[in-house]
Amino acid sequence: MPRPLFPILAAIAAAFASGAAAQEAPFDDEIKAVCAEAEERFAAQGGKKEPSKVTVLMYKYRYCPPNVTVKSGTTVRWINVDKRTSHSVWLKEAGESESDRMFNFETYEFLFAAPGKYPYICGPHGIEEKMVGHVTVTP
Ligand SMILES: [Cu+2]
Repeated sequence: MPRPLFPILAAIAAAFASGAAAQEAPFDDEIKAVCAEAEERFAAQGGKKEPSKVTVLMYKYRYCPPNVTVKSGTTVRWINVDKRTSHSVWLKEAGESESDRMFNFETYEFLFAAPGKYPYICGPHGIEEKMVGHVTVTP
């Protein structure tokens, strides 16, 4: 394994290696403020959530909300509400490939068929910006 460039990256790599990534994503006051703004932007742009799906917004390097719990058979729909920054959804630990990079109001959907814990990251911002999320799927 190549020597990490920065201690923080080493710490993150160690956390992933130890399975800490299977835990829920942080949801502190900073992220809550970002998420409140994301909801406002979504509504202001005429965004509508599909009742049959669970919506996660992407905004300012965060997933909103970062943690969702759904029943198996549920589709989660991610929507980017950032104007200029593209994001992706990468269920890396589940062995999925990264989604396309999404721009403003573009979406990605994933059907969670099997119970389990599904940590995911944003391809371009997962490590340095800690843009991470978590889906818990119940039976
Ligand atoms: Cu991102």
